[in-house]
Amino acid sequence: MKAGFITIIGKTNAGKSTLLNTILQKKVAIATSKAQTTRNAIQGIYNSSDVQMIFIDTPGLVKPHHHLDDYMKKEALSSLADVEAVIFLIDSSAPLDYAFNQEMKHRLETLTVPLFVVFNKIDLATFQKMEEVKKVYKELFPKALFKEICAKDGFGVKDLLNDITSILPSHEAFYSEETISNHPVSFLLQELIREQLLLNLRDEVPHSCAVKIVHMERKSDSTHIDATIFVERESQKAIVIGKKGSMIRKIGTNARKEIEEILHRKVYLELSVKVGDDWRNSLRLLKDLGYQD
Ligand SMILES: Nc1nc2c(ncn2[C@@H]2O[C@H](COP(=O)(O)OP(=O)(O)OP(=O)(O)O)[C@@H](O)[C@H]2O)c(=O)[nH]1
Ligand SMILES: [Mg+2]
Repeated sequence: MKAGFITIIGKTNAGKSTLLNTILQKKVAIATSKAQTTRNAIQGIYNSSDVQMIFIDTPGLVKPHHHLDDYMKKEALSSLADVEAVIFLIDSSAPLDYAFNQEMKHRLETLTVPLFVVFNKIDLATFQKMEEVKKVYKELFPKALFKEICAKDGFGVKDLLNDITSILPSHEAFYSEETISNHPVSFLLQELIREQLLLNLRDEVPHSCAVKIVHMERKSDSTHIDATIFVERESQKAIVIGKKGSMIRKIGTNARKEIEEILHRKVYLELSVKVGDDWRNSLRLLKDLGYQD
């Protein structure tokens, strides 16, 4: 038996959470086209007959503006310690970011474990762009292993898993076979509500939102969930609620359908909106919302 931890690190929107879900063939992390979708490190556990791979999806690396961003950056960078391999995931179709790549070179060149530089979204990049991107990263990371994938449709992912398996040490499984994530199911449910906020609200509003499940009760034929959406200001509360409650209804209906699919049962979802003054800078509220150690 082989087993080990592999972290997935990279810029926001590179496709890290999409890759995690594709590997597991299950949704354990939310993924949207909005920047800064993921806020916590999320372990997803892949099992086969002879290997257990624990992948760590991390928040995309961005310049910190709030205490929340500090937490996210710390979550991402601390995931580089105590792993057997690192995947540096790149959106091959995005413009090259010289400063970011230099920072990553600086952070990753001291790694003592194998580094996989993985070019994602190859479906979106032209041949010419791929050649340019590959040349740049091969110069930056001469000792890395290089892979090309499309996390969205799974192209190249099996091949990547085989290569990772080959470098993992012999070890007993770390988790039982039924475990798919290190987070409780309530975390995923909160995230599914937050995903709807990201999909339906614009600009800074979804980034100013946090979700907390305040009550969950399993009845014989259904599950009742009360969740609070925290915003930073009164004006955002009005946007989240929408005209005559239309926005919050849409978010609630979509999230409920997603949650029903995960729980395989009927769900009643009650959403309320609260102002948590400048919560992204409040250490107390961050802790309460699960964004502090
Ligand atoms: N065309 C294409 N789109 C992809 C691919 N992989 C991911 N995406 C899309 O890229 C967007 C970002 O994906 P995420 O998985 O949320 O990216 P992330 O790296 O987790 O982003 P953060 O959590 O913000 O750091 C989503 O709209 C995905 O559907 C791919 O291989 N091809
Ligand atoms: Mg993500």
